[in-house]
Amino acid sequence: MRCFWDERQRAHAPQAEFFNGALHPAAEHGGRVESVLAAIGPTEAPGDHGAPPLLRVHSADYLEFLRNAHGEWQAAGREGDAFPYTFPVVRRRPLEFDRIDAKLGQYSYDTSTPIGEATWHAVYWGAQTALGALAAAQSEGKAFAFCRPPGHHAGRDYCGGYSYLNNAAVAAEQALADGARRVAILDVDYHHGNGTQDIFAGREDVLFASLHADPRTDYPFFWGHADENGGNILNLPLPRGTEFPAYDEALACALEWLGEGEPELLIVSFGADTYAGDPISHFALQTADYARMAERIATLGLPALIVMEGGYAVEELGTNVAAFLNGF
Ligand code: OKP
Ligand code: ZN
Repeated sequence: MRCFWDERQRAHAPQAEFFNGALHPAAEHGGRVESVLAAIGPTEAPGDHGAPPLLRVHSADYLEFLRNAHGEWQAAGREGDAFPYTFPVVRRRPLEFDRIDAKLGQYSYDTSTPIGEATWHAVYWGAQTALGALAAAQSEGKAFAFCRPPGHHAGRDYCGGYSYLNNAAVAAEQALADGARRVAILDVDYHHGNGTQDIFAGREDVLFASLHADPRTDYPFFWGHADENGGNILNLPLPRGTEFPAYDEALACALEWLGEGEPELLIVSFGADTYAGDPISHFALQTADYARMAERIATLGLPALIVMEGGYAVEELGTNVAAFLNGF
């Protein structure tokens, strides 16, 4: 399978993330890159499709914010990565601010998603990587976009969950613009893809199915519950400790549901953080399970774009990704 990767994605190098009352070393770090590249073999760099495909998903003011945030942070006299600390939970509305701290809260929902000097540059090329791989999937039936950092938590105008641009959503909108009548997104990352769900909820031309840890116990808490299901959304939350047999059963349900909608393209938001050894997650999949998972997904018989999301057991990450790709 052709694999796409852009070296410029390395430049995003968050130092820390804040949770449980303390700063911790960032789980989404550059070591993930070495692990995956060593396992998947040669990669191709994408071309530059420019900003229009990003603007089909994200608002212009959000993209402007992402581009400028770290510069404004520095201009305010701050050091290191930019972090928000106040969030407009009660009434989120389009107020216009000059102060960077207000903007950071306006355009994000957590403290896991620091913006560094090179973040914009890196995530821009991450989205281009998804677009490059999409073109290969359209012409050859399948392709892998090694996007890093992940994207499925990013909404139209917010970042969160290590995600800044929603790579899977950008690819889905591009596929529709290229003429696909309906696109299916299957999200198999450990965490619910809240950004993708928010972007596409209520749409006729995009189906979103997600298997993930029950948000009662796991991040992102406020999305991904089964009572959000209806129309084009199917959430299948699973308990901590889930092993492959139960996972596979839920996967079969998701695929059946997606197939009924007769999509023309499948986009898989693939996270390897369902792995038993993942340091921030609590499912119990084994390396060999990724091949079985991919084989089952491939039975849908659709052209498929696989987009990288999470996976933080750095040592085994590459092997798990390669197992999935080979299974396909
Ligand atoms: C991104 B992706 C750690 C706190 C978790 C953010 C998790 C983001 C996951 N206990 N904070 O879906 O892999
Ligand atoms: Zn995840």
